[in-house]
Amino acid sequence: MAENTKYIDTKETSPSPKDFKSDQEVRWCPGCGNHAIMNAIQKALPHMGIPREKFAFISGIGCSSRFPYYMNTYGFHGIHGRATAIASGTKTANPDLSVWQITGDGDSMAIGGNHLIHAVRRNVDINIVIFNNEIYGLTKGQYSPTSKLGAKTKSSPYGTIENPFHPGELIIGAQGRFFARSVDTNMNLNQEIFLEAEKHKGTSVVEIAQNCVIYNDKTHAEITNKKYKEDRQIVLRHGEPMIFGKNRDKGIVLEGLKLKVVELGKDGYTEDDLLVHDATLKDPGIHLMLANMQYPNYPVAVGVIRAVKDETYERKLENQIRQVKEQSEFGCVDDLLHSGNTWEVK
Ligand SMILES: Cc1ncc(C[n+]2csc(CCOP(=O)(O)OP(=O)(O)O)c2C)c(N)n1
Ligand code: SF4
Repeated sequence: MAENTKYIDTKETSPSPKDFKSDQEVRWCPGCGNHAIMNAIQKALPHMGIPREKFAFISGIGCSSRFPYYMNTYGFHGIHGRATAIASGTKTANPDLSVWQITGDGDSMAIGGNHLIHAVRRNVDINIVIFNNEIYGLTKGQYSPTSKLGAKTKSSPYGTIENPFHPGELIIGAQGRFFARSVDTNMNLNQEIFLEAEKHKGTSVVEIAQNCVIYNDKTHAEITNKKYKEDRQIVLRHGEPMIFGKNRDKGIVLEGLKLKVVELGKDGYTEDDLLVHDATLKDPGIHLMLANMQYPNYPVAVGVIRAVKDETYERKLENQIRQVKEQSEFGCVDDLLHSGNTWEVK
């Protein structure tokens, strides 16, 4: 990487959102949620204190995976489902890069599901942003692993008969240390989350509910519609009580082994009874429950749900290589070749 530093000019040492936009024509449909997510990322990047040439955006295949073309950073448009493998390798070989994987629900959880869970388990220090439109957009509307049960699509004309994956459940179940959720139009929260994801050392997974206006319009409307969103989403912030609602009059308590929605001022509940969000709890129990909250029984949790510190894969790998080198009886490859039984072929 030291090689690249000679190309930095002073403007690039303190970039602005505009500096992160490439000169490529953005070919997403007008109104697609991808535009807002990209804007939020471009706005958040200058606040990370990382020079532009230290960012790498890696993707697989899908509408969302066209993302690296639109970024004026290093990037790699990979093959379907393999973005996680490419991102893991990029980070492991270049630990000083800030690596971002941009992926769809199909790309990451269908064909790429295996790679995704193992990167999360290993805790490679990459940031994975899942654009969840509950459909395959690029291939014109087949159902995906996150499509709702019963969803009628081009490949499920009578409705799906499969239970969908909930990304939070999958990621936390795979030993994920960082999981956050948001919706495409919430620019401010998204910027906050991207900054937290970058600060977190280890795999950060951010699920963003994204609207595909063409093949799955309004699939998230139940929770994103302006009329109801405050009553149907709860913004979780570390250290703050779990309170929500247009009138800030509802909250979450733990009753027995279950979360429960309560109304403040009713049945004797006050703000003091509410759970206070602790994103750093090692035990995944409560985080799993929060990530699994579904409308209409619960509000859907957005914000950073889980952020637990742990050693990263690449740090462990570096340590292991150093230790093995220190203890090795071989100083160079020649020593190795001339060790043990050797024969000369004449
Ligand atoms: C090996 C392989 N299988 C299938 C495809 C076809 N294909 C391209 S994109 C895609 C799904 C994309 O859906 P998603 O990841 O949800 O992204 P979106 O387009 O919705 O952003 C599929 C199945 C392919 N390109 N390569
Ligand atoms: S098909 Fe859907 S996901 Fe793809 S660019 Fe258009 S609106 Fe976006």
